[in-house]
Amino acid sequence: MSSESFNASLYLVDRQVEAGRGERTAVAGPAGTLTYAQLAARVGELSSGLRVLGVRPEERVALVMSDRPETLVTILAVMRMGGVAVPLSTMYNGVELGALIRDSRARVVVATPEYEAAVRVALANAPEVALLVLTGNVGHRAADVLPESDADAGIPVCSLADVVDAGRTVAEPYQSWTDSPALWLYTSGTTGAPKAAMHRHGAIRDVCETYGREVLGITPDDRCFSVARLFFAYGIGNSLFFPLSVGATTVLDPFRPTPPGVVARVVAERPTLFFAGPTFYASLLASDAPDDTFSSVRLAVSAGEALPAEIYRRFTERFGVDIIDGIGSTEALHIFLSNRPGQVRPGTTGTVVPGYECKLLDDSGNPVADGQPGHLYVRGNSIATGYWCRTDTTRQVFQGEWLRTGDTYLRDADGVYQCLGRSNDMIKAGGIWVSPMEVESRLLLHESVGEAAVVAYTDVNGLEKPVACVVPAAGKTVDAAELIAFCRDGLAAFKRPREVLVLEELPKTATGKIQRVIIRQIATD
Ligand code: 3SK
Repeated sequence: MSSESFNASLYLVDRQVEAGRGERTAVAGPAGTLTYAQLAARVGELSSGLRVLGVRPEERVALVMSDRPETLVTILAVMRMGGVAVPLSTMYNGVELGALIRDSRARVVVATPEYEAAVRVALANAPEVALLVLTGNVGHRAADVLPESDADAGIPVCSLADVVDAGRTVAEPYQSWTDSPALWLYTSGTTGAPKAAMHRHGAIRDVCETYGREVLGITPDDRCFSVARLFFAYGIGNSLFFPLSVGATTVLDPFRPTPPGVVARVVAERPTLFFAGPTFYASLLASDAPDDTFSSVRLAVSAGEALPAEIYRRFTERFGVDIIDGIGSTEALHIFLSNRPGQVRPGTTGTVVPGYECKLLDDSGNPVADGQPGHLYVRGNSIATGYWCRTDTTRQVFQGEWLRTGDTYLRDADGVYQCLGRSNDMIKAGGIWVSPMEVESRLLLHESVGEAAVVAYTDVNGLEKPVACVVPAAGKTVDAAELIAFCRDGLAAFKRPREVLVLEELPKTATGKIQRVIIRQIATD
C-alpha cells in the first residue's frame, strides 16, 4: 500500500462534475435535492468557511445530524479541507454524546435541529468545544427557541449559513494523501465502551472499488436508499460512498426509520438498491406493506447480523426482490464477505469480496479445516489504522495486516462462509459447540416465533445449556414444550433449547444488534 495524493471528497464529488455529471441528481429525498454541481459548490464553500473559522487539517469535527443534504455536505466539506469527520450516533443521549465528543477532542460540533437539546447537554461535558454550528436559522433560534442554560454558556453558536458565508471565496482543497485521516466512526461492538475506528481517505475509495463495484455493480443510474443512517459504517457506505463514487443518486430520509415510513419513502423515491438489516427485514415482513412495495428495487442488501434463511425466503417470496447477505465491520469500513446477486446461498454470508482475504483460526492460532468452526480474520486495504487512544484494544483487534472480527465462522469446500455467531456467544453444551444462530434459525421456522435469541445458561451442575428467549409472532402464543420438540425434530438433540423464555421484546443495541449479555442475565435470573 503506497501513499499518493488523494482526497476522498474530490474523488466523490468534483470528479463527477469533471466527468460531465454536474446536472445529475446527487441527493434526493424529503429534506431536499442537490445536483452534483450544487453539491460541489456547497462542499467547496463550507470547507473554506471551516478553514476561515480556524478548523485545522487533521482536526476532528463532530456531527450530530439526521440524514439530510447538509449532512452529506458537512462530511464532504470536512474531508475536503483535510479535517476528520466524526458522525456520531443520533441514538445517544446528551451525556453519552458528551463523552464521545470529549474523547474525539473535537472543537467544532455541527448539529441538525432535532438534536440541539441533546447536544447542548453534551457540550456541558465537552469543555474543549469552541463552536456549535446549527443547521437552520440560528439567529431566530438563538433568540427565541434555545433555552437559557448554564450547560453551554459561553460556547458561541452560529448557523451553517454563517460558516458558508465566511468561506465564499472557495479555497483550494487540502493536499491530503491516501493515508491521511478522513473519518472516525465510533463503535462499541455489542459490549464495551465506544471507541473510534480511524479511517484513511484511501479506504473510502477502496470500499467503492471492492464491494461497491464488484458486488453491488453500482452504476450512475442507481438510486440508493439505506435504512442504516449515515453515522453507521454500513450507512455511510450505502448512502454516501457507493452512490457518489459513480455519479448515482442517494435518497436521504431525516426521519427515524419505521416500516411505514420506509415503505412510503420507497414508494415515493423508487430506489434501485435497498439496504437494511435482518431485524428491519423481519419488521417489514410483519407489516402490512403491499407486496409490490419494492418493485423498483433491483437488489436488496442485508448486513449487521447474519440474515436467517427463513427471513430471506419469506422476503424474496413476498416482495420478489433478492437479498444479498454480507458481513462487514466498522473497523473494515464496509462489507468484506458477501453473497452475490443471483447466486445467493440462503443462511450463509457468501464468499470473500474481491480485494479482501479471510482466514479461520482455532484458539491456538492454527488454521482450521473446511467445515470446522474458526475465528474469522480479514485483511484488506480498507481496514482502519486502529482505535483512537486505545492501545491495548488496538493491539488485540488489529494484528499486523489482519483484523480479528470476533465472529466464529465455518467455510465449506466452495469457499462459502457460514456465520455461527460472535466468538464469545458460542455455547458449549455437553462438551460440544452449539451455534446460537443455528438454533435461532430453526426457532424462526416455527409460526409462533417472531424473534429469537439463544444464549447459554449455567445449570446447577455448572454446565452450559442453550436457552431460547423468544418474542411471539403477532397474534400467536408460544408453547414452550412444543417449541423444544420442534427444535429436537430439526436439529441434533444436544442443540435443542432446554428452556424457552417468552419476552415482549429482545434487548437491542443502538444499532439494532441483539444484546446477548443482557439476555444471558435474563436467562440466568
Ligand atoms: O455489521 C456489518 O455487517 C457492517 C457492514 C458494513 C459496514 C459496517 C458494518 C458494521
